[in-house]
Amino acid sequence: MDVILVFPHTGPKKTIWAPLSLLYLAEALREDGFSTRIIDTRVEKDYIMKLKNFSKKDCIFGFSVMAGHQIIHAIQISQHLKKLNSNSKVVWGGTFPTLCPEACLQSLSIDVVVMGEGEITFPELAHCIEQNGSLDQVKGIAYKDTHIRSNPDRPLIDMDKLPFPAWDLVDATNYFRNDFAKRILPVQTSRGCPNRCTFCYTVPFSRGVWRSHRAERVISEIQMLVEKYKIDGVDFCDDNFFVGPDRVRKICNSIIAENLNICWRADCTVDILANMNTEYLSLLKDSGCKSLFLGADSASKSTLKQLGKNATPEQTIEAVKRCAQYGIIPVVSMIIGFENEDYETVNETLDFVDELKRLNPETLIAGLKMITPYSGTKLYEDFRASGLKQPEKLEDWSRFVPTNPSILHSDPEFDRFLQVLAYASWFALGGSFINDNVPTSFPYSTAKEILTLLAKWRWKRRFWKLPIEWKLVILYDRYFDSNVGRKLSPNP
Ligand code: B12
Ligand code: SF4
Repeated sequence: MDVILVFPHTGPKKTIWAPLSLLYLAEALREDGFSTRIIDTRVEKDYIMKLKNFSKKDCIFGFSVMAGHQIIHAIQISQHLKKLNSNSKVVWGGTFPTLCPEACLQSLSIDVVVMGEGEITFPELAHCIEQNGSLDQVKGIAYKDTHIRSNPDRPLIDMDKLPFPAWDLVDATNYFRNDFAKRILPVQTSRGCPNRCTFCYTVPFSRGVWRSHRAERVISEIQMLVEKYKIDGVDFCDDNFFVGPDRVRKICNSIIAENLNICWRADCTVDILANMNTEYLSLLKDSGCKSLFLGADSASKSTLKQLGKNATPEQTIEAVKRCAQYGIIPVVSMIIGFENEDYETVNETLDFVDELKRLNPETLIAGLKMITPYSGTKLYEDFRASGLKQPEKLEDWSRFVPTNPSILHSDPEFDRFLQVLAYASWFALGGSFINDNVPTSFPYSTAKEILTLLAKWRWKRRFWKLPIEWKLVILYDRYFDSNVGRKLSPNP
């Protein structure tokens, strides 16, 4: 039976990130003897025709889905495929289905959800479907027969047993990012995080366990990408790259010793960065570290404590100062919209951000993100207890993103202000991120220039009234969702 892996649209963005989840899965399926293809709807203009052709025989379609736009597009294609051939099996996996399996399985077009890492579960599930076996034996899945069933979790994978992602199944040049280097591709070197931040998906997804590839294996993967695709930049897309400092040191030393000539970026916590010594920071810099993403999250000690963060605002300040000393660009992420938030606390966050920019003008702000209680997290349980309404339909989860207020405050005007801030902050302070996300062609380029100017002006004056431009952006975002599936005819 063929297994077709589908990557649905991620929204109106210019830069397309490699579908690493599917590359890992494709290699695992191939090793298990399955014929497999990757259909990335963001790059394959004729994906509807391709899917139609695959549907002529019974196959398994595997969708990778994260929160946001992707849910809408994944629903649209899943429904379409079921109409083309009701014997096809539709399987959803990824961060969103893992944390919300019941919501997914309420949709008639989704047969099975794979929860957590898919490299062992999916081939086993595919064999089971092919042989008409009983799904109750497959660990790590949820499915429906008379009602929704959830099987026991699968143990976490020993990452060093995983083969390299199947880059040969896609045209890697579609995924080069051009930011701190010209030809950047992602490499995942570890999964999970030992911390327990109340809002973070990784706590339920990886059960609080951090595991990694050995440094030698990381270096071989980078070497392969350098030789085959001539990359000059690596995006370490781990949850927390810096957990084992000895491993990080080994990776950095080998990048230098093997003359790999690459630049790189990774996520780092502010407490780890604030405590790095000069020798460690110099090694990061010498091995090509160009930028670090810092989940600073709040300017308030008590909010950080409530969020379960092992960090303080002072450490954020120390971290951006250290980045300035070593020429590393800090990309700082902040959260707004907490339950007890008011204009005053938001303004404190804005002042804190200005202070970070003053201390290190290279600092980029990866948006002021609205607190988003993803299902499965402690934050979600806390919010449910204090009255958060759970989305009723699967589609409604697509609005559960950091640009939408998920908790409504007593003053609707305040929620509108937060939403405008969540959008405008990217343009006012996001720098290269905006180039990454907005297409360079007319009229997007002109719209970007105007929005950036207005956002900077609003930020400087703290003037958030009459946000007509952001209302248009929000409408465009919604229009994208309805338009992306328009080509999928309801009666194929
Ligand atoms: C790169 C990235 C992006 C890229 C896009 C990724 C891409 N390929 O195009 C961009 C920048 C566009 C992006 C955007 C967003 N992202 Co993002 N992103 C990531 C990041 C950093 C890496 C993803 C990755 O490649 N991981 C590596 C692969 C191997 O892991 P994986 O995807 O989990 O896949 C494994 C399993 O999930 C499973 N699996 C996955 N797919 C499938 C499919 C099948 C069929 C099966 C069986 C199994 C399976 O098996 C895989 C191998 O084990 C993750 C954090 C992380 N470290 O994973 C966040 C993350 C996925 N993003 C997240 C979010 C919230 C967003 C946004 C909503 C943020 C926003 N500002 O709006 C948007 C949503 C975009 C949209 N959907 O419309 C959250 C998801 C939370 C959730 N509950 O879904 C994460 C976890 C970050 C976080 N810490 O909160 N993101
Ligand atoms: S430190 Fe970062 S990755 Fe780790 S649990 Fe907290 S938010 Fe998640």
